[in-house]
Amino acid sequence: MAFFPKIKKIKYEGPDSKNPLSFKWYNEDEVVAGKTMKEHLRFSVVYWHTFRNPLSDPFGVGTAFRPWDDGSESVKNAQKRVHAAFEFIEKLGAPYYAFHDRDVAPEGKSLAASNKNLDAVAKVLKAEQRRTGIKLLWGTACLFANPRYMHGAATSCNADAFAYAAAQAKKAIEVTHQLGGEGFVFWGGREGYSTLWNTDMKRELDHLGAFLHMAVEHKKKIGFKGQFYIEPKPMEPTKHQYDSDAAACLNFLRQYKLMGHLKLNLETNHATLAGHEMQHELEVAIAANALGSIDANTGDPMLGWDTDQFPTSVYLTTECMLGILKMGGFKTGGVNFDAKVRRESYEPVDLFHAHIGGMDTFARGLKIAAAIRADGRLAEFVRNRYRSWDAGIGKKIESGKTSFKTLETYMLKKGEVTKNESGRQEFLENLINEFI
Ligand code: XLS
Ligand code: NI
Ligand code: NI
Repeated sequence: MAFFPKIKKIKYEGPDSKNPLSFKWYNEDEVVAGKTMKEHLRFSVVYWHTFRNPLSDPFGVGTAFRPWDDGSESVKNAQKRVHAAFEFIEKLGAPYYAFHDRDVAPEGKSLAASNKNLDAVAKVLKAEQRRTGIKLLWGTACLFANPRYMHGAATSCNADAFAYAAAQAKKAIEVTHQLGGEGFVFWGGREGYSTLWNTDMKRELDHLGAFLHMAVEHKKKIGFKGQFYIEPKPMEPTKHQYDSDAAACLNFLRQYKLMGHLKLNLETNHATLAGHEMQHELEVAIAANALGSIDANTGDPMLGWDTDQFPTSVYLTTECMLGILKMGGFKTGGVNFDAKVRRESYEPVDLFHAHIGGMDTFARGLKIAAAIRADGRLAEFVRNRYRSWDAGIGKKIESGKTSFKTLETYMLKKGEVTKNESGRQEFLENLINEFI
């Protein structure tokens, strides 16, 4: 059965093509810096936005027109939706997808019923994965939508909510494992607070630490080899989320001795909300050897919320790919489009336009980043900027052979700091633009 009857497999036609349903830059088999684009980018389609988002906003109901979906919360509808999803992903040519448990299957009247629903849909997911070769980049548990999680899940004041969340995460990890998922994400959801007047922050953080340790323990128990990730976001829906930004997540992981067990899944619009550039978040994660995957999207600078738009800025994707190439490429992670079409873009074909645009923009970013690296001038500039640390006093300091006393002696003898050199910001910005 064809759910997108008018759309054929999206092909690479090159930058001169005027066909909107073709790739202008993403040529999956083209080799860039030693790997194919497909291997570098590991594109992933998200189930929640692409197949479940009704495109509502705080001022109006959903507008999405999805003719394959009868709008019911039945298992049958959920199973049918899987076929539409896989036809879409297959026609698009993305190798991966990602989901929350409750995106793919409806919540039942009890935990047992929900688990049963999930199993029933997972069976169809598995069959479709086999048929198409599309793989699961990561799974996750929706621990924020149901009213039981109104105060949070792992950080709820209600211990029963914590227990329910643990049971739900357990099942979601198991299903992810059965589907050969390459990772599992913990995004804070409602793990944060709306007011400190009613919050015991220390206790909530301790609970979150305990929750993740139990997840790690269960992962080992069932032999799940996928990567665990934590996804930073500073606010929304709470006013303060505990997993605020990359640095806060790393601090949390270190404090609770979880560093070896989780890497970061960084989302562009979350970086923006945290008052950082994505480039900043990437650098923080890479420096800690903790970058795992990215949720590729972008915000609207005129709107202060998580608008989850598809990335269209080549400048942004160049920054992302410079970071990814610098860390040696994705291992288990990928470019996961945690992005949705606008409320006005309500037709099925808009889903194609959105993803094609995101994929082409990332393909360009990859090629530009690879060219900047091959050129070498940028890296050479940075290397040279720190040359005072390669020999003499700098080398001594770096190797831990100095003290305040010996540095005082050094400076008393030398008298003044060697003349500083320009940071050449504008020169470097022009250099980057040479490649864009
Ligand atoms: C929400 C998050 C969410 C996670 C998965 O803002 O981005 O979609 O990626 O739970
Ligand atoms: Ni996300
Ligand atoms: Ni988000």
